[in-house]
Parts: sequence; C-alpha cells; structure tokens
Amino acid sequence: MLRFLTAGESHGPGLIAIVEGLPAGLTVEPDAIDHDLARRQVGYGRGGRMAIERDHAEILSGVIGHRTTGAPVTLRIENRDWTNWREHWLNDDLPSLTVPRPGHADYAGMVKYGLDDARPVLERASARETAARVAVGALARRLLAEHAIAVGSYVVEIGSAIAEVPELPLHELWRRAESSDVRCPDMSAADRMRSTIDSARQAGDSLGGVFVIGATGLPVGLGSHVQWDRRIDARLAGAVMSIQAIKGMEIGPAFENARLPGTQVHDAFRFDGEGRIVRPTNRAGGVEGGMTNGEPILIRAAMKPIPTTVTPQHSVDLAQRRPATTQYQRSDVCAVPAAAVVGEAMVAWVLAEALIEKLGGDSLAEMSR
Ligand code: EPS
Repeated sequence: MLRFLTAGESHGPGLIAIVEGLPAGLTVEPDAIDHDLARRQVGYGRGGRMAIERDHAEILSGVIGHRTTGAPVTLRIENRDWTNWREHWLNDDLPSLTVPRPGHADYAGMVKYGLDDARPVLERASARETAARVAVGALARRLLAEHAIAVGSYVVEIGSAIAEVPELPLHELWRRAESSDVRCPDMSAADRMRSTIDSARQAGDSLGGVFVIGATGLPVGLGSHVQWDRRIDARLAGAVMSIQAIKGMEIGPAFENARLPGTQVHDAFRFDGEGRIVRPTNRAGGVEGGMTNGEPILIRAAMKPIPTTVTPQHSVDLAQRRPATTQYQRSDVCAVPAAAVVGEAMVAWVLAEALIEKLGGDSLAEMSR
C-alpha cells in the first residue's frame, strides 16, 4: 500500500510530506526531486513569491546512501518567505482576512471550522502545498522510470489563447514544452499566452487554462474493472481534481467523443506485420474498462482563474456584517504551467500506486522479478 500525507502552511516554516510504501532499493538522488521542484516554480505569470523561494527537498528518513529502505520517506521543504512572517506568526498578529474572496476556500473554510478569520484557511488551502506534492511525485516518477514509464505535460490554453498542438510524438511535445515559460509546444500560441497574461496583469485580473498530462510505457491492466474504487480512470480523476483550482478533467477527447457515434470513437484493433496487436488511434486516452490498455494515457485538465485579483470583487465583511469588496493579497496572475507540473506528480503517484498493486512493492528487485 502506497500512501502520502502533506503538512505545512504557505507562510509557516515549511512543508512536510511523509510517503509510505515505496519499495526498498529505489535510487533517490535529491537532485531529481529538486529538478521537479524547480520545474514547478517557473512559468510566466507567477507573482513575487517565486522570486523568494528556491525549493529544495531535504530527505529526513527512509533513504540511506541514496536508496530507499522500505521505511517511510519524510521530505521537508523550507519556506524561505517564513523569515518575513516569523514575528507575526509567533506573536499571533498575522494580517487577518474577514472578506472572503469569491472562488477561494476562505468562506466555506471559515464557516466549516468556526473561524472569524480566513487566515488559517488560506494558509493551508494555498497552492504552496503543491510543492510537497511535486516532491512526492518525483519519488513516484523514479519508481515508474525503473519500469520505463514516463509522465509529462504541456499547456494548451491560457485564458483565450489556444494552442494548435503540432502532430508530434508525445515526448517531442514534452521536450518543446520544457523550453517554454508557458509550457506550450506551439510557439506562436505561447506568444499569445504571454500577451494575454500581460493584459490580465495590467487589468488587475487573473487567468486559468487547460493542460494535457500524458504517460507512456504503460503495461496493459493497471487498475481494474471489477470494483468502482479500483478503476484507474476514477483514481486518476480524483488525484487530478484534488489539485488546487482544477475544476474539470477528461481522459482522451471525452467531451468530443460524447458528440460522435460509436463507430467514429472507438479505437480499432489491428495486427501489425509481426503479429502484435496495435491501435492506430487512441481516442480512449489509454483507458478502457477502468484499466490501462497499453496506449499512452492522455488527460486534459481545466484550471479556473486564480480567485485572488488586484481588481476588487464583490463580497461581504463577515466581521462587520456589511457589503465589502475583496482586498488584494499578493498572488500569481496565472499558474497554469506550474499546475501542469503538479498534474504530472499526481498522475505519476496514481500510476506508481497501481504498479505496486500489480507487481508487489516490498523491494525493487521483487517488482522487477
Ligand atoms: C498562493 C498565493 C501566492 C502564490 C502561492 C499560492 O503566494 P503568496 O500568498 O505568498 O504570494 O505564489 O504559490 C506558492 C507559494 C507556490 O510555491 O506555488 C495561493 O494563495 O494559493
């Protein structure tokens, strides 16, 4: 059984993740985790916070001499911004927030936990937490790499700027995305995305978008059709939808498929010249019957615009019980490229979990056998 928990606040001392169930014998180079952390930090449209942070995962347990032991792995990421908040934090005089931002966890969190200030809610609801998830995802990615499974992503929409994705192998699209500060493999759309972000920044607004997460090298049969909670599509959906601000996802072109007759949707089976079964199309996005079918997994996810905007939005002051407008809190204009990297981490996690279920997970040698 593979599981993880994260802890930590956005402006507190740091973030922690505890990962249990990784097989013994997996090589973990701290640089590999930091590489993914750095990929999450970049991206056009980020705010002042990313100029402060230099995310690094310190490994506190479960790894001896660069190899997992089978014991829980604890990861710690420092919040460099903590030094700017430390006094307020310790003196309990953090700036309060009593005007909930529409679209944010502020309101529901205050009501649910009986709080008269949204500060504790926003501290934990913050997407800062995704740094811990990306560190955990880097461990999952290491395990997948041992089995020649790769996970990547690219951005296809930011606000109204929509990419025309070139017909290229997935790994080439990922390679192009990696060199783009909006993670977009269509360079002309990338220019439009940057201009759209500039305009939103000038207008005091924020933007969402759409990204594609893919996984290649998968065996047939991760997940299962026999029970609802073992279906890999359901598990992938839960993991991707758990990312802050992700409000929709589809596997393959699911919404387009819903508008077409079955004979135009389903992926034919053929034999190639050597008697192997091949699928000339992949409209199922790599999943049939709740199981991987051996084709690449393709997931599109939709991120809503960040709720924190410079332009005030209509709200109410819950302390004074009167109409009010939101006060600006420092934030990003657009974090879609970063969210795509978080999406990779969550997909890698679900696939690693399913792989361990299939192959046994006490040691890497056992899995390889
Ligand atoms: C976030 C608000 C901003 C983002 C933050 C998520 O932080 P701050 O409130 O400190 O300006 O930069 O993202 C990160 C810190 C990060 O590491 O991604 C929010 O409210 O969700």
